[in-house]
Amino acid sequence: MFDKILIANRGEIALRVIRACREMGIQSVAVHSTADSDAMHVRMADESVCIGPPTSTQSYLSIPAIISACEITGAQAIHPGYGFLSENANFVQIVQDHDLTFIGPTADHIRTMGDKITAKDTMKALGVPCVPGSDGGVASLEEAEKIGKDIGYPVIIKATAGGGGKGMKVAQTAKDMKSAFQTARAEGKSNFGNDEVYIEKYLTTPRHIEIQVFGDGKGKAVHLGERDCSLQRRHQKVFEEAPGPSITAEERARIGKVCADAVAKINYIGAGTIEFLYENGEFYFIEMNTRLQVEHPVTEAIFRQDLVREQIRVAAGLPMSFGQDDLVIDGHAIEVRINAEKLPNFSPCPGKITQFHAPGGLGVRMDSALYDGYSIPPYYDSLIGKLIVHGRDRPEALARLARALGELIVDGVDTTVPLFHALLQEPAVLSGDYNIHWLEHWLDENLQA
Ligand code: MV4
Repeated sequence: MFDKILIANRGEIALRVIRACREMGIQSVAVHSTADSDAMHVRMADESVCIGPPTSTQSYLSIPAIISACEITGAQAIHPGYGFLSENANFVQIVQDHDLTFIGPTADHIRTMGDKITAKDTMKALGVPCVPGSDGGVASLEEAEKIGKDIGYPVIIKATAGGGGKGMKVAQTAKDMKSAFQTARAEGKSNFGNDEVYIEKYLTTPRHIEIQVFGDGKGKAVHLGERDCSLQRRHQKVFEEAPGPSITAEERARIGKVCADAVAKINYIGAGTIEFLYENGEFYFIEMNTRLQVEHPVTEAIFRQDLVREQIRVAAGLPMSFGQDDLVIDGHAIEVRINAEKLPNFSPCPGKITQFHAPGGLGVRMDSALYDGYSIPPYYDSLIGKLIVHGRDRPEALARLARALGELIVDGVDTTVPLFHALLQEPAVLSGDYNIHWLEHWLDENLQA
């Protein structure tokens, strides 16, 4: 096992990793920008290294600075958290070239899943059900029009390098194909330097269901059920739950096994998430994320497992501490993302926290790097905390969420907390009857002035 791990991240996820290290008797090294000298992750780690100025590209994304921090402190492994360098195959290669261990998948797996066409080809070959569409990339408008005719409209054109909704265009009818195809290509080129696109049947009212998988890198893998992350705004998740309110035990076992078998077959190591659109009782693969996700705590809650501890174990070459038969769902968990943002436009709201009080009690977990008097810097994303509640069933989790939100105090900046109080009054949220478009429609009707 490692003696010392460097955490190449900040905020609540850095704390999450430091906590796992401490429980495992591993020393932790925080890295930070000059804007984060007073950040909680720096205080909580055993050691810290300043790696550069506020701008992410010069600090949290600076590969030389992070490798140097490992060399200075003698850290043997790097946990990337989420975002930043967590899905950068080039970084993984450099880490290995310095005889350090990347706590996460191989550079190859990250590269494969980072290219959406290659990811889909790979998953299809492994028996994972995919959205019907083009067989690989589509190079010309003529070809695109033929595919549109074959699979029927509406279709969606996606950049293979896309992400976060960029480089994605819907063509409702054949008349829209030309501009959708050209716009998706142009966005792929300008955002990612890659104009390759592919085409899928456009699903109009799906849910976003993602399966958590975990592999040992040696041909063994399990699934930890699904999360329903359909409540999103502009491709940012705001409310996530597990299990999915629309998924039966039979469906979970079936799609879960397909996913676990697929990642076992490629010797996948560590945590991964296989994203699906779910409509009319069918799962359609869209993407795979090769990192620990923001919303992992809802899965940890219902399975009573520590996914970060498990990531560290397999990265050190140890076996996984659980098998599929050990993974039995206990109750229901919900996470809400607390962002420092001003409603109704969700504009970032950095500033000084004059008072912070985290809720507690049975079934409540608050992952946050806030403290009284902390100043949220303006340079990074606006996530300032995650409130995760766990109950014996969904109604209990919802009641606990309302109770915990009532206890939470974040003074000094605007937050998304009022949104959650309002959502907990909505019949669709209370019944779990929502899809990927529900929140945007609700916001249009209820919040926008
Ligand atoms: C789709 C889709 C409908 N049909 N693909 C959005 C981001 C990217 N990860 C995939 N996305 C979508 N792909 C087909 N064939 C609808 C979306 C989509 C979406 C997906 C998940 C959660 C929220 C979403 C919001 C808008 C569009």
